[in-house]
Amino acid sequence: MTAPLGHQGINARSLPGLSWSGSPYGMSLNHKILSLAVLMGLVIGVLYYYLYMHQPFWFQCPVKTTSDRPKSMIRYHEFRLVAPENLAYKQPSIVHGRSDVVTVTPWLAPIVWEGTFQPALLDGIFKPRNITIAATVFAVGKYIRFLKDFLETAEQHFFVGFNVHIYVFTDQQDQVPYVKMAAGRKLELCSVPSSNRWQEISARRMELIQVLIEEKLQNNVEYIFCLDVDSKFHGRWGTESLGGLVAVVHPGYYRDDRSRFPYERRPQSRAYVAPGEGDFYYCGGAFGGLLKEVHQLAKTCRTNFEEDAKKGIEANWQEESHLNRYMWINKPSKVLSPEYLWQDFKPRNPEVGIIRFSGVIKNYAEIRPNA
Ligand code: UD2
Repeated sequence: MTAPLGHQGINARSLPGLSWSGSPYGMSLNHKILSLAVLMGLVIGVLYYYLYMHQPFWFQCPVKTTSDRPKSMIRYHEFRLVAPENLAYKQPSIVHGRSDVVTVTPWLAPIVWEGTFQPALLDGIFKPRNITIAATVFAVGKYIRFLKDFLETAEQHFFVGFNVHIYVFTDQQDQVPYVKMAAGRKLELCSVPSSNRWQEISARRMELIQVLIEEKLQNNVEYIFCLDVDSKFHGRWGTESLGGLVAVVHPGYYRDDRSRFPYERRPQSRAYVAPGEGDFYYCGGAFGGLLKEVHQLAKTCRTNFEEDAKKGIEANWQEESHLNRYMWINKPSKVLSPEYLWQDFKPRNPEVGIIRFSGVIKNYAEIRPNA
């Protein structure tokens, strides 16, 4: 009697292809084990290659190329806070501290205000690392007149006791004032063409910062800050400001509702921030962080600025608008309070215990090349 279809005695032994003892391809058990091993080897090889190329965080390739090494050094710089032994400082508390200001963002980045950090402790952590901090400053056209005060006050307050390299971008190298700098600190001049549009001078900074990082700073510097020249330092600006991506909250808007922030509001622009979006309004006049992070920021803002230009759009506040868009998506890992960029024409608010850096009063009509 013929078994009904589907019940024809199907078992491993009756099907030649699944037989343990014989094979339709004439393979012995040993051959099959060998083929399986080769196949598994291939799969593991392909998987390893894929992981090597994509490097997810949990997969650390044991062999690093030379160009990978600085990255791991950078990670060390940011996350390992090794304090020197026997350093005496005031006992910290988690119940007493500043209560008049917010000191942490909703994404848990510190907001730096006077009274939230201990300078000696932070300097003690960073000093043994022998880090170098770069600063860029642009002094084009009549803005060269601000450079002397900027440089002199930086000597008194900006990362005092640390290696500092200041890069001055100017169209008038012969007008750069001589300022005596302490050991470990130096000034370098970079040529930039003049422009008859202030908007272009301000906005092109992103491109020049990107190129500076790529061509000069990669192996010499750990952190960078990009600052406006028409400003002076009045108080300490130091290691408390170091972080991955660092933004400064603009002094003009920090008490306002976000609907009043002067973000770029045209959806056609790559700097667009929609109504109801945006955390804070950040300054274009001061930002910084680890070299790699600032490079990414500068490159992105430059590309977006150029894409806008192709469509005939210039964002409301040039590179400041693009920076604000960038920081909305890429949250800064440290936020500096408006102590780090005040404006001289603005009376000091009570929560601002100290003004560290502030924009001077200037006559725009007189110093800018165009209205
Ligand atoms: C704000 C920002 C500035 C920038 C600008 C929008 C602050 C305190 N300032 O300031 O960073 O985002 O809006 O574009 O957040 N410069 C020259 N020569 C010139 C014109 C400008 O060197 O003829 C340089 C100089 O370094 C100056 C900077 O560009 O500090 C910004 O220009 P600004 O100070 O005229 O811009 P402002 O006051 O509108």
